Amino acid sequence: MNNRILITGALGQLGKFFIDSLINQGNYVLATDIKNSNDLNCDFEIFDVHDLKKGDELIKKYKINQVYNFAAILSAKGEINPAKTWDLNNAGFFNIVDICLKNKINKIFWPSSIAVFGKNSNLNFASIDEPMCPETIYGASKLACEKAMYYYNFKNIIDIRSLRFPGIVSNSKPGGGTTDYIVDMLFSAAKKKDFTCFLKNDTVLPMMHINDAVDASIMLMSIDKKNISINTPYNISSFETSPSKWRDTINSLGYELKIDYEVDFRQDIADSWPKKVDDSLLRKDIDWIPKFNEKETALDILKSIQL
Ligand code: AKB
Repeated sequence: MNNRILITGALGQLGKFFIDSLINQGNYVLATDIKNSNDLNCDFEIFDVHDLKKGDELIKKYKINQVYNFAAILSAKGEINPAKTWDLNNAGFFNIVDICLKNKINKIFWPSSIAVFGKNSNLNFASIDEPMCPETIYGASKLACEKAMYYYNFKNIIDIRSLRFPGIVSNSKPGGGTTDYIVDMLFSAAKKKDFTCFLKNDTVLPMMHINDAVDASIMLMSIDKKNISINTPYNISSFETSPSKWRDTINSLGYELKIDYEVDFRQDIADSWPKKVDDSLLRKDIDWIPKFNEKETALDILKSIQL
């Protein structure tokens, strides 16, 4: 593909998987985050998305032509400091757009989330354009940026592509999300430790394997714009599960994971999110289907967890 890609928030749950896949497909990647890291397989620079001057310098220095903008505070952590979350998530979106426009970069990937939905949406099967009244500041910030994304695409100012990610399952511990249990439970199983879950046993949410999320995102970024039929993010998901179903899936692979429940404020967040989303338009527009179902996801990630 030979693009020169800058990734913000590269030390979060998504970064390293996107970096590896983008590099394997022939791209140059510059990873950035607010703290240092030597663990990544590519060039790295400290970059806070508030710093327009530094962003501009990096884009010029590394001759960047695409940005994957992952810097964000997630749903549960966001509730602790709403003003900071609103500021980082929205400033991050708008500053990256500004820096790209200034440098004539015309393509950005920016993930949205199932957090944009709310109890006024059809949570049993959320379509792309449900009524949306998110109940978290994270969801509100994602929805605000979705509206701005619509504006920029509709006016042909810049090409922003986006997926509403569900819970992502990987071997990298997430931080501050409502879907984090899905990964934490795998680590407990691998360590043969009991797990205390912060969501009720029957709380169903959509989920997907990180590789499916990465593949779909890169496919979306690669296809001709004429195939993209909407100016907003697409829904995406692979399977639906709950804490008790996920435990059963893990145990069907030979583990003996035991869980108990200490439900906290994240239950209210999960209750305002869809159990299932309609991602048929994405599947049609980019000709994508997930490679991993629930059991294959658990098996694959468990195999890759290094203790
Ligand atoms: C979270 O739980 O906050 C995220 C998300 C679904 O956006 N994983």
